[in-house]
Amino acid sequence: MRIKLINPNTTAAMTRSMEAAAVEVAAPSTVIEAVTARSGPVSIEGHYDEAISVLGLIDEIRADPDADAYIIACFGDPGLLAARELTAAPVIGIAEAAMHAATFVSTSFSIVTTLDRTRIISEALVRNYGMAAACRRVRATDLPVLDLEEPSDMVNQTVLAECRRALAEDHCDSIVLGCAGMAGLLDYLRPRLPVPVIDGVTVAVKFAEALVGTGLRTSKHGDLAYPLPKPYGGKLAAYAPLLYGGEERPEIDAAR
Ligand code: 2AL
Repeated sequence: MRIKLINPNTTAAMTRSMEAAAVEVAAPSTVIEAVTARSGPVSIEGHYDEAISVLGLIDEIRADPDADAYIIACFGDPGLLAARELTAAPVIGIAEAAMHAATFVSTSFSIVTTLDRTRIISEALVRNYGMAAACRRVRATDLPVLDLEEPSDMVNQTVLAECRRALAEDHCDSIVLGCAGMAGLLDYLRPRLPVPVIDGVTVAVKFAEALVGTGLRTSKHGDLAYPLPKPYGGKLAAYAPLLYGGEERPEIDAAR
């Protein structure tokens, strides 16, 4: 199966580190195709970054409508439901995947994320995903996303210290890493923490394999049906839902 791992920010180095983490856990027969959004913010650290990043994400899905599953590799899960409208293949957001994984291996988790201003985005996701009872707290390290791309003792120790504070103060029994760029920290953190440490990129790969392997696809009945065809105005005319992967291709999904 072919899983398209989309980094919705435009930093290719970050895509490469997520790709390495994804390939490490993928089944031998799974092909991970990691791509970087061609337009959008270099990092997603707020509501505006997130809103604008969705177009670059959608470009990648429309450019490749035949993947078996898609992963949105940013912890805000930007454009998750829009992406699910666009394709019948499963689309997995790493935040949703990580929170679900946490509840399979623990009864409570805290999220350790990047800048303090992104905390509210994670808190909203916790509520939307029905995870409020399990999520003890969302904690920020105040590390900018792109600092995670420069492996350093400072970055490692800052994230580790926040995870330790979570265990001591929140009484959680697992840790969810709140940024796609933290996938590379798993090997450092896991031996140093006495609880499961969950990274969304790697669990999203395994959930994607599970959904594809069991023949589960996104429902096209109800609100995840393909977007209603209609013209869009102005500079966003090319995003009109009449165009699917660059042209009308309802047969792609009808044939599956
Ligand atoms: C992220 C992420 O995963 N990628 C990105 O650019 N921003 N999330 C975050 N909480 O900072």
